[in-house]
Amino acid sequence: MHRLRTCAAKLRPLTASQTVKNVSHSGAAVSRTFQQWRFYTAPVAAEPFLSGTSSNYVEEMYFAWLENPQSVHKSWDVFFRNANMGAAPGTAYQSPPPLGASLASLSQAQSMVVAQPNVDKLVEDHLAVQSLIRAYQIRGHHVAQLDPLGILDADLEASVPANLATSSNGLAFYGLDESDLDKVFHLPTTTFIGGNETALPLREIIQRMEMSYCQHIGVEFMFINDLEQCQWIRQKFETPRAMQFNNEEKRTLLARLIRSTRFEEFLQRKWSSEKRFGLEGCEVLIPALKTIIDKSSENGVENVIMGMPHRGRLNVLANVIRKELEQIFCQFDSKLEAADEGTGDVKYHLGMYHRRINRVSNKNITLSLMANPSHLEAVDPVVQGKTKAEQFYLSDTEGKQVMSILLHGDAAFAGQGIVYETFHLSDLPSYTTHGTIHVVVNNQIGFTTDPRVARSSPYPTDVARVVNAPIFHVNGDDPEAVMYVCNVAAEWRNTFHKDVVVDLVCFRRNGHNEMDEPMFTQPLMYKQIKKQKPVLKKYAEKLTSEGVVTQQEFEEEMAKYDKICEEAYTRSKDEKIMHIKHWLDSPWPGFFTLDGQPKSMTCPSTGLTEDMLNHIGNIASSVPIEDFTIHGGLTRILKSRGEMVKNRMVDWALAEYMAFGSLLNEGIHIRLSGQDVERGTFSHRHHVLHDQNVDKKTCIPMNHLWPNQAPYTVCNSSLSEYGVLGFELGFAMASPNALVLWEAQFGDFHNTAQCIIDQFISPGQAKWVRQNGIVLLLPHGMEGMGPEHSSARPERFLQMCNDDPDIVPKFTEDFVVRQLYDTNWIVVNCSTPANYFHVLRRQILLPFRKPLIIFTPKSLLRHPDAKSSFDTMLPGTEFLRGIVEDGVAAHKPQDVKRLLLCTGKVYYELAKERKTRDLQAEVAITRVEQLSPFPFDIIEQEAKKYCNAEIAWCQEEHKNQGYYEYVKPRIRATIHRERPVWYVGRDPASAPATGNKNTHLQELKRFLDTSFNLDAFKNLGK
Ligand SMILES: Cc1ncc(C[n+]2csc(CCOP(=O)(O)OP(=O)(O)O)c2C)c(N)n1
Ligand SMILES: [Mg+2]
Repeated sequence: MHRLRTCAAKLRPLTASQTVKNVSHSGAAVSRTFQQWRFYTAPVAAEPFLSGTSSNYVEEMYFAWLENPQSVHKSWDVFFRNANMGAAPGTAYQSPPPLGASLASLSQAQSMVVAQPNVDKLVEDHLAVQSLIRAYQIRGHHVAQLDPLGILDADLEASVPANLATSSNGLAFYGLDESDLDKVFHLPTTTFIGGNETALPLREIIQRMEMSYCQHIGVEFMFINDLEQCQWIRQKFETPRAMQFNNEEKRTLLARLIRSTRFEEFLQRKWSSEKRFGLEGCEVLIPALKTIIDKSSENGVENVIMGMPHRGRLNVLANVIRKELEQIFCQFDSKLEAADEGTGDVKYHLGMYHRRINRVSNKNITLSLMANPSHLEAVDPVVQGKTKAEQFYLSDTEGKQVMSILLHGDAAFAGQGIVYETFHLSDLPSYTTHGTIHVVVNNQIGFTTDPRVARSSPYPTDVARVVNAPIFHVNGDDPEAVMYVCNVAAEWRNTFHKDVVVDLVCFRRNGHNEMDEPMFTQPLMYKQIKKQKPVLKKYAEKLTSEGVVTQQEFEEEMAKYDKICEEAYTRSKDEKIMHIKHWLDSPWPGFFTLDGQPKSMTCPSTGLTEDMLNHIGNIASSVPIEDFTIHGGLTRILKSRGEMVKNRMVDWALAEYMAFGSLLNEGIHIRLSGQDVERGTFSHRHHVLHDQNVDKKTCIPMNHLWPNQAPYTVCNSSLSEYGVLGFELGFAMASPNALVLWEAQFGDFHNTAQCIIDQFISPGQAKWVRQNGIVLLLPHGMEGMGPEHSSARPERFLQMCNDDPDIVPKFTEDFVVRQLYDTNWIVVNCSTPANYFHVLRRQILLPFRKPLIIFTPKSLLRHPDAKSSFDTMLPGTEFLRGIVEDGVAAHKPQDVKRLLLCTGKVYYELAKERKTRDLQAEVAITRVEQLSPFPFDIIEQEAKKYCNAEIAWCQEEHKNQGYYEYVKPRIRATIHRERPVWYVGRDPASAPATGNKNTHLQELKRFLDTSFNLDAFKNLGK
């Protein structure tokens, strides 16, 4: 290796100014000859024939020469021997002596290994040919015939790269000309076009390169920096006659195209004025997906999880997932009554789950298509999370059994940032799904927008290059080419377990939907589209002319499928009721009763035994493995944890430990993900210990609690909220028996994941009857840290709660749990560690799943008063939805002048101020810990108890933010609007907090003053 480095260092490529000298603006290069290079004398010595691309080739030659000097051409042998003997850079290459050279210079040249006659021309021409081969591998896709319409260039660039033979100066670019075409050249090891031949005439080389890279498939892969992977791809696309299908395969392909095409035609006939986002123009998508699934199933994949946008979705449901056709058809009947609770979704957003035998592999396979919102690409990370979870539960550590397929539109793939964020999860240890196959329905339009104004990259797929995914562009009107690349994509995923992209270049026969007029905006494109023969017709003609099928067989196959559709249509008319639950993408077998109901409407106590608390506490304050050196500061932290355990107390971090540890013992997998969660942004958690002496040696004490405990996953995530929250949401979908938590670095950062919150978490169950128990930990609190980092925007979450502010529910026996069951999500702001502990445990002990939003504290993590005793965590204890006043005021409630209601950390500021002012008897403070669903019963009880008191809501957030708008009508409804609900807090503001520390403190002082000024609301009226 050292020798190679030395040699390779000498083989430094020329700098840009030293290489191609004149490249005109049109992109055509002015040819340069090897003559120019030969007489070039570099001030800094370098080998003159080396350019950036040829240096790789020379390296390969060098490797081959090292192994066996006979294996390379004599000229190379001479060159490497000279270089290895220490020839100065630029001199190892031997040009023949010029006429009339002096004897002295001749003898000097002869002292080196003497070159063969004509060797220089041979070397030059070979290098030129190797460069030409490489040029095709790198740039062939730019001239591949990818657009079925023949009017657009898939890379948005009409010119031919100057270094391809097809460019006007192609051969001259390399110093070659027509006379070289019949000369035979040795083929480098980096091409497979020769098959069994090691040398070919240049004419044949060019023809084979054109066949491999410039027909209906354009392969983008040369940016991949792994030689083995590049060789693998070259072999797939260059090997002569690689792309061949037998008659059986061709017939299957035709049958699939028939289904795809006739399905859309059937829908069009029956419901001509319904939106369905048809697949016309990309009918080949169905056989493409089926090929990927067949091949993957053959390779051992048992579970495929798919995410896709609107285009062709119904067709995929019908012909790939194999949803019963009548179930699809009845979605077009608007009069069907919904049988399930929830508000449902339009038909082209629904998901599906189906297990069946794959006919090609004869193996069982489960296919699911995830329900998704209209928001394009938002489902991508959700699919990945679900896939990861399925792999995790099957211990499929390499992704051999479970895989994901993501479909994309061309405009969305290029435009939506979440695509990039999802790609960046693809190779991270706790997020990888070991390779996703991406299929782009590249119809070269996005609604009415032309690609030339929709993206700045040549292809819509360029985003995939960041993870070194190969990209196979293919003309959608060549079904066999499509099948071929889909097979290769599936094999790639199976071989390397990395992402790959299939770019189906196609067109959109109709408008954006079936009601839309495309001629307004794309007149010329659509004139061409009108002339375009359907791909089914073209392929059927091809197969009949090849004698693979007869016209009659073809027509019979079509009639057969039409009949299937007609019969299903008739059956669909019998359906009177629509069950959204038939469209579930993630069933949870065993979790509900057979009718999909929770098994009970109760929640057991979330407390733990003293022994359990002690055991977890002791592990949390120790290093449970030998020979492990932790940081001195951490030793102190663990020691103080140990002290707390001895004193039967917990702080925030220890309470979390207790909740997690106990659930692990109950077989519940826990996954905590987010930025810097392992240590905790505020350095309070320390779930992963790092050996101070050994690199990458870590210890997760949480995984050392019990021998048969469930595993604990804690993972620092990439710096993406949208991607990671989506991922965790998907993870939480796979099983109800896991506690999946996503923590924002600061609560306000959740807004870059707003789409996941608005589109999935809040309305998910209503739209798709699918429950989800994800937990969001959102650090929140006004600590004078400025407008950012202060507010997790509770008002936004509360505004999306579905409980009625004006109706006080009946306080039945199961009121508390039923209220949770009826809500779309649970929003809490705990003020004590014990309550945080209970709410985490309740999340799993409930007989159903709801998203849980927790505003978590920052300063309370270390606040001396924010500690809880073991007594509040023992069996029989539970989560307190409200923590009612239990001090002096509670003993003589009729004397209390003011009932202050609040939530979260402001309680500690209020309590301190009350004490300072000695107003414990006059002011009662009750904390609302569960904001939604609202604890009407507790508020009613408190209002009655303090019957002579003014009621005020106190919050540290600005008036138009925080909780006031949410709690006010609910408190008013509870007290029958008999008393006003006064506001104490900061004035309305557009920013969440001031950037000035002093202003912050003044504001705090002002609202504390108002809180305890018992005359503050006098004479203000109701
Ligand atoms: C995030 C988001 N923004 C805008 C839209 C509105 N919209 C729906 S389809 C569409 C065009 C999509 O084009 P493309 O991704 O190429 O898919 P195609 O419809 O061509 O298959 C747009 C802009 C959306 N659904 N989601
Ligand atoms: Mg499009």
